[in-house]
Amino acid sequence: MEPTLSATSVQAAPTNHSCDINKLKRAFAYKLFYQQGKTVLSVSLNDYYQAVALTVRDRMQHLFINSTEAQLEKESRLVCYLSAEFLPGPHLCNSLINLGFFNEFAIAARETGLDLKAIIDQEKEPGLGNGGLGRLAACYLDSLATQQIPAIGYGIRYEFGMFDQEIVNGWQKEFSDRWLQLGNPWEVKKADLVQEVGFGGCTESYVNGQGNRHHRWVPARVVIGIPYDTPIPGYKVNTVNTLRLWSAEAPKSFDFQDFNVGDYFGAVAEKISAENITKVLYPNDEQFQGKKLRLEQQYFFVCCSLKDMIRMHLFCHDSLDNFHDNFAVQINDTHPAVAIPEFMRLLLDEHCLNWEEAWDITTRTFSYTNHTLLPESQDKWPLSLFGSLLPRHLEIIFEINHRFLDQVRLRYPGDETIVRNLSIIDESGPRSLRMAHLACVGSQTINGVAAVHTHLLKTSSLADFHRLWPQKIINITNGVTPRRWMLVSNPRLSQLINEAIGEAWITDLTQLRRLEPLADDAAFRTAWRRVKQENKEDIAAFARDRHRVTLDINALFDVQVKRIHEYKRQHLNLLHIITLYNRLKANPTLDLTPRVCIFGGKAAPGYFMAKLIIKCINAVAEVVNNDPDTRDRLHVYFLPNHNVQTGHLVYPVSDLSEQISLAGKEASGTGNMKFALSGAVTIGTADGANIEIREEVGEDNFFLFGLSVPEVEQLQATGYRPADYYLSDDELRAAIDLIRSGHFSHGDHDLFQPLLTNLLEHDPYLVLADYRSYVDCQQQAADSYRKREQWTRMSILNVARMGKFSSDRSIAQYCREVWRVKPFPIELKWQRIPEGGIVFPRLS
Ligand code: 26W
Repeated sequence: MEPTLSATSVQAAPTNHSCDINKLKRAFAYKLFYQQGKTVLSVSLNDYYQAVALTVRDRMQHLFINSTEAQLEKESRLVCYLSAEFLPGPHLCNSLINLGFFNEFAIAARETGLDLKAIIDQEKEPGLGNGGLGRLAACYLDSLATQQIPAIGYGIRYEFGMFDQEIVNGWQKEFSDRWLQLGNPWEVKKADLVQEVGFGGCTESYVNGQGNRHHRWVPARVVIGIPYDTPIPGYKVNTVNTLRLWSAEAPKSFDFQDFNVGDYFGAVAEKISAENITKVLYPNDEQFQGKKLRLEQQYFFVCCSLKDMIRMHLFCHDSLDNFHDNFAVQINDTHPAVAIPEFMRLLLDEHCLNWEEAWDITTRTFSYTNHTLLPESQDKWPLSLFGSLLPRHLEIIFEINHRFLDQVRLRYPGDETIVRNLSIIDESGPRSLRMAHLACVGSQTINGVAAVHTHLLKTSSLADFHRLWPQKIINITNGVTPRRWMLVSNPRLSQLINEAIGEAWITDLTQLRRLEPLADDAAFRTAWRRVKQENKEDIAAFARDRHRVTLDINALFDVQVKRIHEYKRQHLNLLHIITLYNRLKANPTLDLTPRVCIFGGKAAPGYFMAKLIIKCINAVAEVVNNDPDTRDRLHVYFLPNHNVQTGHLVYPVSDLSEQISLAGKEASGTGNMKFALSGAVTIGTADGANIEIREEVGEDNFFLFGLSVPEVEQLQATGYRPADYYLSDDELRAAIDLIRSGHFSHGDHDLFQPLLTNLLEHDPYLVLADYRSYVDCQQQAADSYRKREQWTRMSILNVARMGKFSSDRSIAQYCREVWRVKPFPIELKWQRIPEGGIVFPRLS
C-alpha cells in the first residue's frame, strides 16, 4: 500500500541547523534547561559542555539525515570499516572546525558569558583503543567523510575504555576510565536496530523442503547488540558519516523464574554475563592473550555489524547476490577476521546460498589490513576454545581450509611443507587457528601500512601467500588527518600557514610544498619560532599547574610519546639521557645544549618490563631534575596519561621527535607523522614510515641512526652478544653501571636488575648494538639545534614536505586500489526545517 501523506506533522524545535548567533545562544539555554534540567543557579562546566555539544550535534544530525537519504537513494557503495578499536579523541573542537562553526560558537559562547576553550577542555575523550591502530581508524573516518565517501565505522562501545594512567612514586597506576559517567552527548542510541548474537551450543544438519542438506547452529546463549551512532562530519562538506558502536545486553533483563523463587543473584547473572562482553577494552597492545571474553567481543561486534549491513542491503534488494557491489568491508588487523566465516554462515545457513556463490561474494567483499609483524601479536585461537564458542564457524573454517589447501596442492604437487605453512590451522603444537591466514584467504586485497612493512610481509611472514597470489598484497602507507593534527592541535601554526599560503593545504596536504621558499625568509622563520615558543608556554603552564614541574621553554624539547614497549626502545632514549648526565657530572662546565626530555605512554598492566621502564624514567628524572650540576640543562618529564588530548599539547612543542624502534619492528608509526607535521625534526631508525618520511623531507633534514633491517638480520644470524658492546663502550658501560649502582633508586641495587640483565644477556631489540650510533647522532642534533636559523629551516622543510602523510592520500589510495569507490558529493536537500514542520507519511 502506498503511504498516505499528511498525517503527522512535527513542529520544528527551537534548535535547528542555523548558526545565527542569537539562535545559538537560545539553543544553549534550551539544552541546558530541557536536556540538563539546569538553570544558572546549579549549572556546572559539564552542563555547559553538554549543552554546547548537543547544540552542535543537532546541526550535525541535520547533515547526517541529509547524507543518509542521499546515499540510500543513489545506492552508492558503502565502505564499512570493521575495527575492534577507535580512538577518535574529543569531538567538540574537531566537529566545530569541520562544520565551519567554530567562530560563531565562540562568539555565541562569549556573549553568553562562557569560555569556549574551557568548555572544549571539559570533554573526556573516548579512549576506545590502545594506540596506533585505533587512532588510524579515527583518522580514516575523518578522511572518508572529508572526501565524501559514504562510510560506516563499526566497533565496540566499551563501557570502560583505555585505563587512565597516574604516576605514583614513579610507578604506573591504572584507574578505570569512566568516560560515560557524565553522559555522552554525541551518541544516539538506535534501539530499533538491535541484533541478536549467539554463542556456544551445537550444530545440526537437516534436509530442507527441496531435498537439500543444510546446516544450522543452535546456540546455547543469545545476547543482543544495541547500536550507538556518533556522527562523523567531513571538513567543510555536507557529508556526515557514522561511527556505529555496539553495546551488549541480555535479551531479557531478569529471569523472573529465578527471581520469584528467591535467587536474586541468579536472576541477574545472565544480564551481567551479557553486559560483560562490552564492559572493558583489553589494554594490551601487540600481545595476544587467548582470552575467551576477547573472542566474544570480536565475534559480537562482527556479527552485529554484518547483520546490520545485510539488513540495509535487503531494504533495497531482494537477494544478496550483489552484496559486494554495495558494500566494501575492511578488516582492521585480524581482530575482526571472524567476519569471514560469520558472513559465510549468514549466506549459507540463513540465506540459503550455495558454497560457491557464498564464497564468491565473500571474497569480493572483504579486504584485510595487517598492522604488525611481531609474532606475539598474532591472533591464534586454540581450536578447542574457538569450537566451544563458535562451533558452526569452526566447521566453516575447516571447509574453507580444505578447499584452499586443495588449491595449494594443485599448484605445488607433492609439497606438503608449503601446505602446512599456508594452512589456516596450525598443527605444530596444540591445534590453533591462524586468524591472519583466514583473513588472507577470505580477502580480495591484503595491505601493509608502510613500504618496508609491506616488503617484510611479502618476504617473510606472508611470503608463501605472496608466491601463491602475487597481486594480492599491496602497500598503503598510513597517514594522519591534518584537521585534528594541525587545526585542532596546533592552531597557531595552522594560522601562520594560512596567512602564508592560504587554506588549500587543509584538504590537499601536498600544498604545504609552497612553504619551501619561505624557509629562506628570515621574518617567516622568526614567526615560525614564535609559534613553537608560544606552544611551549602552553605545555609549561600545564606542567606547572598539573604536576608542579618547571620546564625551560628555551631548551631543545626532545619528545618520545607512544605505548611503552621494549621494541620501541624508550630505554635506549634513557641510556642517552644518563650518558648526558654522566658527561655533565664529569664536567660541570660542559657547554651542553639544554634539553627537556619528555616521555609519555602507557604500559600494558601485565607487562612487567614496560612498567619497570616507566619507573626507571621517573627515577632518572628525580635525580637529574634535582641535581644542581644538571637541572638547568637537562630535565626529564614523564607526561602522565598519554592520549589524544595530551597529544594535542605535546606534538606542537617538540623540536626533536624520537622514532627509535628496532628496524623491522614498527609497522609504520603515525606519531612520527604528527610530530613532523608540527615542525619537529626526527631522530630515527630506518623503520616503518620513518624511511618514507626521510625520503620526503630529505636526508639533511632527518637524523638517521642505527642498524638497517638487513643489518639486524645479519647480526642476529651471526649471533648477537650484547655484553661485547657493554665491555667495549665506556660511556655505555658507565650508564648501565650507574643504574646498577642504585644511584637512581636510593641505593637499591636490585630494583632495575631485571632490566639490566635482560639488556646484557638477551637484548632482543638490540638496544646496546644501536647505542653508540644513537648517542653520536643525538650529538649532531644538539649541535644543529644551536644554529637556530638552520634548525628553523629544517623544521619548515619538514612541514613543507609532509604532504604524502595525510590520511586523505591514504584513503584516496584505499578508494582506488581496494574499495573501488568514488566520492559522492551530497547536496543539501534539507536546507532548513520548514516553518510549518515536516510532513511525514502515515504509518500503517
Ligand atoms: C592481540 C593484541 C594486539 C592488540 C593490538 C595485537 C596488535 C594490536 C595492534 C595491531 C597494534 C597496533 O596498534 N599496531 C600499530 O598500528 C599502527 C597503525 O597501522 C602502526 O602505525 C604501528 O606501527 C603499529 O604498531
